[in-house]
Amino acid sequence: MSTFSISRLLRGLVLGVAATVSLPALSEEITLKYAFFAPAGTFPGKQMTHWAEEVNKRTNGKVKVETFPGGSLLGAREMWDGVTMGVTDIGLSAPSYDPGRFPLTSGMALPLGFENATEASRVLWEVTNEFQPKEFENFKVLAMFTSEPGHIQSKEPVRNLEDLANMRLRATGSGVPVIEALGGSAVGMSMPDVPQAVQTGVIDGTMTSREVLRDFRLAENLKYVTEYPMVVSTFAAVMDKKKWDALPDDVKKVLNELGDEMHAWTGRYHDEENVNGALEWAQKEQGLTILTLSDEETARWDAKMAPIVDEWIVATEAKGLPGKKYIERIKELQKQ
Ligand code: 3IO
Repeated sequence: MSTFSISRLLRGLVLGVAATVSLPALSEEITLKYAFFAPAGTFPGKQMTHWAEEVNKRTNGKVKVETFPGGSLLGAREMWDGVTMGVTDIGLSAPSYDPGRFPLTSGMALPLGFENATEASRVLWEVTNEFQPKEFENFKVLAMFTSEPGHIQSKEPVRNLEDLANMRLRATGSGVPVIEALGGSAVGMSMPDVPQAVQTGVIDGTMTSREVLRDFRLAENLKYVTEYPMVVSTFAAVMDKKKWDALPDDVKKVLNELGDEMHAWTGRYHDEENVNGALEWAQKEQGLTILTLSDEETARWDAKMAPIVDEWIVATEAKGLPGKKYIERIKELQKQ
């Protein structure tokens, strides 16, 4: 063996020992399971993949994230308990599906006039950090974002309240009172169940963000969108609090930094590429028609929506929660 290779060997040994001794945290690889109830190609799924890749990059490969999209590990409603029971380390689901479980956060899914997902996602992240709602007390919230405001997407055209009367429209839990206020008949279900419900005629349409026309192929059956933005859906990616507490500080730092970025990353992708791309595709390839309401009709719809926020405040305050302050703060943040 030449002196050269011996010195190389020694250097390798010294470096190897130094690395293991001085940086014990780095030697320990961490794998986190991350479950989501809908396909990877939908915008919350893209958000999950982006998060997983960034975590791996920013921890220099120390943290690996194994993703389970499409409900392969847990469905929408099982997600929260699945995280608590350790079926998954991280779970992404929609608080809007279950306003009873997320009473304060359900205030974000009221008709508050959000312009887009970028704005609503920023506001959601800020109010959650400020109010620290009790409903998340057993969780570490890793990321939050919203969809754009939902629109009615239907088999038959909806041009006025009369068209809507008794139409069976799917909505999230938070969307139910909105559809009912307009005189529609609301059916609550999670997004992956919608395509089949449309095909079998269980529902006549859905009130959801418009990218679902393409991402769930709904434009094959739903040929009309009514241009009246209603309520956003909220999403949260959570981890069990005790599991979070056990993570090394350097990993926590990376996840916290990334958490602060995810609302803007997801909002931009959803608003600029996802929704717009879907609308263009649906109009070009599926004969989608976008209907606008007359000013008079818009005013009628606005009037039906008006009491919803105040009713929510009264009901939420009655539960001992700061509903009034929560809405006031949302309105302040919307202006910024
Ligand atoms: C949603 C859930 C999974 C995948 C794509 C999605 N786009 C909007 C939602 C949330 C939802 O169910 C709704 O009606 O806003």
